[in-house]
Amino acid sequence: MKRFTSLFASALLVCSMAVTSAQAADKIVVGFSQIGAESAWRVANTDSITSEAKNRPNIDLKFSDAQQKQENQIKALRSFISQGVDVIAFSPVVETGWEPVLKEAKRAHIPVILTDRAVDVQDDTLWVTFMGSDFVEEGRRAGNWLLENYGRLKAEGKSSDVINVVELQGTVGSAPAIDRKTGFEEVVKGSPVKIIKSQSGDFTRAKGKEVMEAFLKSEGKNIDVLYAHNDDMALGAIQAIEEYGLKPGKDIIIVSIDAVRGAFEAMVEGKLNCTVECSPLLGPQLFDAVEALAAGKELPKRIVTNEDVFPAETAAEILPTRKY
Ligand code: GYE
Repeated sequence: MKRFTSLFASALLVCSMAVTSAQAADKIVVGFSQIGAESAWRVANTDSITSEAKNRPNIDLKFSDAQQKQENQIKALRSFISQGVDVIAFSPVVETGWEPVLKEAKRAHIPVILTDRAVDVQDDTLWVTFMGSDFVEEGRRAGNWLLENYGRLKAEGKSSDVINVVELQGTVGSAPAIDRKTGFEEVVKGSPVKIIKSQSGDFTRAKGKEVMEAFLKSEGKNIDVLYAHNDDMALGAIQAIEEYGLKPGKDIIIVSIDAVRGAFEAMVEGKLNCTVECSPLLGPQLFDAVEALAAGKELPKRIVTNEDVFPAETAAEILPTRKY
């Protein structure tokens, strides 16, 4: 398809699409830059995007995997610009450092859709819409669940004047790591909950395990709760806790985020106490937005995903219905 000359040159585009049969047969070319494959969430997100693209005969998806590196994402975006794709979509690994390449896309009149993670740029006309979860709210939900349930789960024999939390943060500088920390801290402020250690486990199972080992080494049985910014890190940490000789889900209460299948399995086994949902199934929404753009429609600046909180008591019932 002839590239959109401007985001808002819509009426013209709709007319030309309707009357020109040669163009109507053309596909909408979408360049998508994915972060990598760091977690089960990310794998499900990639699957949602690539399989949805296959379902839509009018979409030609150019998919690029950045293997966790911002520089690779910038290279991919530049390559999409030089190929003259119709729309660029990407999930930015970190929030900052995107101005130059986004300006290049704007100069080339290629609309940019942010999926999953936000960018921190002054000029918000550099992107058309941001679709994904409200990460601050997810952090709040994790904190609220803890405040409401800690007493029931682990108060016996222990003074609840202070609840010692260790925090496994996501990738340094990423929107979900920044926002999930903010949301959690906001709701536990002034409560007995104290974050005694906080470090990045880069959203991976291996790093989650490694950092939890270090937490256990320095804090040991002092740790009451683990708050992990994603399930993969929590699952890695569960292994570390077991190897240390404590019972995850009992000696150490664990709340994490994503609600991937592995988290439900761990909850059924009693090793994880709660997961806050963050849906990776963004493919249909993404291509709806791409098609709306191609049809000259204006998109809302923010498209938020609907999500839930799943305590361990619901795990056995919900597990068979999980799609990721
Ligand atoms: O929570 C984590 C993934 O950006 C919401 O990235 C996403 C996060 C998700 O690696 O598992």
